[in-house]
Amino acid sequence: MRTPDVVVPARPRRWAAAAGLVAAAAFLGLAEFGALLLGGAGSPLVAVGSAVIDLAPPPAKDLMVALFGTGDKVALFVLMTAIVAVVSAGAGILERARPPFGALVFAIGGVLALFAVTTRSGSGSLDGAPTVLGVAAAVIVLRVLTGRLRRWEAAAAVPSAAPRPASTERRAFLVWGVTAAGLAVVVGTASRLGSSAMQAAAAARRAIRLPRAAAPAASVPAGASLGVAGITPYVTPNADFYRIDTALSVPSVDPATWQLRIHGAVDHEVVLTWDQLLALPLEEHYATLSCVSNEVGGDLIGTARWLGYPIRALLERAGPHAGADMVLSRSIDGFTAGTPLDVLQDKGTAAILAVGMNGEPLPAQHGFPVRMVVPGLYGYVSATKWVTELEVTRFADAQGYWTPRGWSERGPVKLESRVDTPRDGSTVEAGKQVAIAGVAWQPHVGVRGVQVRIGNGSWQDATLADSVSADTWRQWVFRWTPDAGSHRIQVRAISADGEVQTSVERPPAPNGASGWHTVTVRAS
Ligand SMILES: Nc1nc2c(c(=O)[nH]1)N[C@H]1C(S)=C(S)[C@@H](COP(=O)(O)O)O[C@H]1N2
Ligand SMILES: [Mo]
Repeated sequence: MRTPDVVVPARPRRWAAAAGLVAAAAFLGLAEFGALLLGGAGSPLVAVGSAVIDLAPPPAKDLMVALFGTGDKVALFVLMTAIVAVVSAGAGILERARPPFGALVFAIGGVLALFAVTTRSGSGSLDGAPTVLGVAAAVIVLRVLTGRLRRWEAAAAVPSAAPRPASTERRAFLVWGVTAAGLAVVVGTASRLGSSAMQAAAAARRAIRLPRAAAPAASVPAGASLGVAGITPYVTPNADFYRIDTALSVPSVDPATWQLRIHGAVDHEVVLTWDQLLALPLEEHYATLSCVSNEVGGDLIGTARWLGYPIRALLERAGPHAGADMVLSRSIDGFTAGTPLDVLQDKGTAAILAVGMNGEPLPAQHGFPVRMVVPGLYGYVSATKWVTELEVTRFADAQGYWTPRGWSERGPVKLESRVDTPRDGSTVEAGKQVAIAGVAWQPHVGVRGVQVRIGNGSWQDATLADSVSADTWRQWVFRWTPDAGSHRIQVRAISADGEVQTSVERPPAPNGASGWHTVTVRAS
């Protein structure tokens, strides 16, 4: 038999203080998780620490350094933790005695943290989100736990009036408290470690000086750009380059520990480190990369100057076995792409293991430190980011990530064209010349013509910009003077092989959208 004193909360204020501490842990845990999703940005822990360092009067700083030496930052965190612990314990006690004032203490703390986060130099527009998430978690945990504590106290005080015995209420309080605390600590710690790793990778990226290309790309001729307002630029700036991947949080890969392993059906396994890769004679190529999910008229496509080493040469070292017909590339996060071996071995295809994008190391979200780029194939079968493995195999034996999910095993890019300007649904001036312009592409094949049709008129040749390489898109323009009224504009491309872009409309799945991009404008 249990004695009543076991189930009476001996010192309820202590339990309330503990609830406050768990709420604080929930705040930090969830805020750190939010910061991880933002790529390591917006951590209130880091922001408040930095704000304290910035705001501390010099004598206080000197004292910290004098007392703790180079351990001053650790000491600061210990001090901050102690303050947070005391305040949150107090908030717990307050919440039990006078709800919702304890929760209000957390809200006020959250506003202060929010101020620290959003006023940090270089803070982004979403940086406050982790703090808001953290405060919400803290308030919920505090309210739930103090509610549980109150039920426990009530059940112990007047057992006859309680729906459940005090021992049950006590267990419920403890289970909730321990679960919340455990989750907060695990999620928070894992997230903080993840964010630190991301920031370490970002620092490593900033420190990198890429070597010059042994074979640089010729500079883009002025004639590659038509200079029409509203047309897509020939080279897509890194910040505007579309991003598509399955990574919930961007993988952070330290180049110092990065390796590429070429294995499978090969004579010799090859392992390549970052330093070894950079020491090779690198080549530069302009190439247009597009996503199989791009709709007709969509913007999941971009062109960059890629710096890297031909995959062909690495495969030569490994010596693929006869009968192999596919290379399954694997990313550090498990994503895979199945690329035809013959495409990667072809001398005329600039399939590269890329380290640079438009003169910079690859941005983290575009695959830092190393990715693949294969002109002519959609990204899902060729452009593995954060690549760490090339397995030589057969289509009969292995599948890339998207193949069992309803996408074709092979993904050559379809001949396509797009009207960039005027925009669909826009109004132009009647009787005044308008530049209809856009881009057309079939990477690796090239584009030799573009035609435009107004309404049900005949197809008329557009003027093409200079071609830089068959691997990239080409700008085009068609000058037209509209009559008043509504007009349908359509575009189609003609490839260097003489193929005329099909009118057959297909959705992106399973192997790329097709059809003529059509926009309607009103002239008045
Ligand atoms: N590791 C990894 N690499 C990946 C993907 C991915 O999900 N994970 N997606 C692929 C797809 S579908 C495309 S279209 C391109 C997009 O590259 P980008 O984000 O640099 O534009 O990356 C490819 N490489
Ligand atoms: Mo894609």
